[in-house]
Order: sequence, then structure tokens, then C-alpha cells
Amino acid sequence: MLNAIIFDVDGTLADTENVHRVCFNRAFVTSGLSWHWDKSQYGELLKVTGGKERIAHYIGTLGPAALTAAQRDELVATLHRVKTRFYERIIQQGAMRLRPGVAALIAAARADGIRLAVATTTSPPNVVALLKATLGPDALAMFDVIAAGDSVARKKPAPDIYVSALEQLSLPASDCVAIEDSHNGLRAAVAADLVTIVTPSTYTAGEDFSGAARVVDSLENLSTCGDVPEIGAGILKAIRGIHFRSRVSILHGAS
Ligand code: XBP
Ligand code: MG
Repeated sequence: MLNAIIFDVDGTLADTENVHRVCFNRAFVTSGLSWHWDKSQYGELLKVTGGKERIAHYIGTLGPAALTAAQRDELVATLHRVKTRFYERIIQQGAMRLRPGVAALIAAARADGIRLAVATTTSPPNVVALLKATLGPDALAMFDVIAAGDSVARKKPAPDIYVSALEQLSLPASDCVAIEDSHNGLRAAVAADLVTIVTPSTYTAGEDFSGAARVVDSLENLSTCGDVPEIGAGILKAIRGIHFRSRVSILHGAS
């Protein structure tokens, strides 16, 4: 039985990665650096999950190290702190909307007693800013669990953040569905044994989504059920169906 839906954040709740990119670049300028990540370079850098890890990886590509490890770590931490402040502020000013169907699904799931969680690589302030700016001041109360950022040892594609969300929900993976937008996120969710639906985003379209229970342009496009009164209920009905069929085929595969 479906008891909870676990959402990724960046790319899944909202198509945020370009705002992250702009904020990284602003942090570089503010810190007196001439670095600039254009869209195509950022697409490549996104293979490294986590903003701090992404900056550290980029520094490693710049040639022989001019910094000691301690100096590099300090620079990474400073740049990321500045970037996070820029990002929070832009999101608080209303720069992002939720992707089509997300708000409707959240409302329908809550009305139906389905619990909601977040499992993301992003830092907690980014999640809080996005949820409040898009779902209102009471947004955090809509989610039973927000698992984010450095709260686990390994970021996606490791399963850790999903395992942590499941532990906090006190639910087995078989009772939940994950919604993701990226190859790395899908790998993390599948490694945690979750049935996973993928809604590719601007930066992840074209990635390998094998292992997904369903790949669909947007959640809204799941709602093809004419027999339900509104779109959120239609999306939820489709997700229940995908969950049920996937669990049955996993059980048959195992027997
Ligand atoms: C997306 C990411 C994040 C953001 C930046 O992961 O990789 O690192 O690009 O956020 P997800 P931070 O889709 O799992 O949210 O700078 O706060 O790390
Ligand atoms: Mg994502």
C-alpha cells in the first residue's frame, strides 16, 4: 500500500538549477574570482552532486593546486555560504514556481492521508526557502520529513538520503514512491529500493533513466484519468497504479 511520497527538490519540485548556477556565479564575482559557469559547463558539473562538492571538483580541474587542502576547504565553504545566501534571497523574492502538477499532487496526497517527505542533496536553507515561497508560510508542516544536504555521509547517487528519509518516516521502502528528475537521483532512490517516477528537468533531459518505474514530462501529464474530479486526484491515482504494478512485478521477479 502507498503510504508516502518522497520528493527530490532541485529539478523535481521546481526547475531550480539555473538559479543555483546564477548564484554560484554571483558568489564567484563577490569573492573577486573571474570564474564563470555557463549553462553547458554547468550541465557537466551537475554530475557532481552537492554545491560544495561541485566547487571543490571545479577547483581540482583548474590545474596544479595553488592552495593547500585547508585553504581550498575554507574557500569552498566561504563561496558556498555566499551562494546559499544569494539563492535564499532570490527564492524568497518569488523567482521560482513549482513544476506543473506538484502543488495539486501535494494537496491531493495530504487530503488522502498520504505522508510527504523530501530527500535532497540541497542545503536545508534552500529547501525551506523554496517550500515557503511556493506553498506558503505553513509549507514545512505539510512534510513529515525533510532530509537534506550534509545530514548523511554520502550524497546522491548513494542511497543514504533516501534511507535516512525512510528511517525518519518509519516506513519500509515498499510503502513509498520517490519522484526524481536526474540520473543520479534515480540511482539513489532505486538503491534504496524505492519505486521511482522521473520527471526530467531542463538540465537532466536526455539522461539515462533506466530503472525508473515511469518517465513522464511532468506530473501533470500523469493525470489522464477522466473519472476523477480534479488533477491532483488524477496524478495520485496514477501514482498508486504505478506503485502497485511495480511492487507486484518486483514480487514476481523475486519468486
Ligand atoms: C541537486 C544538487 C544541488 C544543487 C545545489 O540535487 O546537486 O547540489 O545543485 O545545492 P537534488 P547546494 O536534485 O538532490 O536536490 O549548493 O545547497 O548543495
Ligand atoms: Mg534533482
